[in-house]
Amino acid sequence: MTTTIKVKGMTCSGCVNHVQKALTKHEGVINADVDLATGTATIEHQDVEVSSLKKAIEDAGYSVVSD
Ligand SMILES: [Cu+2]
Repeated sequence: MTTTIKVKGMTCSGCVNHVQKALTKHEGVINADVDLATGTATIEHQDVEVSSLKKAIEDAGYSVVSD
């Protein structure tokens, strides 16, 4: 399945790499596409808790925008 999460606090490609790395090393994540311009992370994953994916982003030092 695919989940899109809005990420706040990314300012450069280094941030993008940081978030991308945090997500791809998360258990059950197949692929993570992080876009700096739109501030979104599109995550392709197996059956994992979305809250756990959000926590991985927050643990990497960024905020998650909840709607
Ligand atoms: Cu940065």
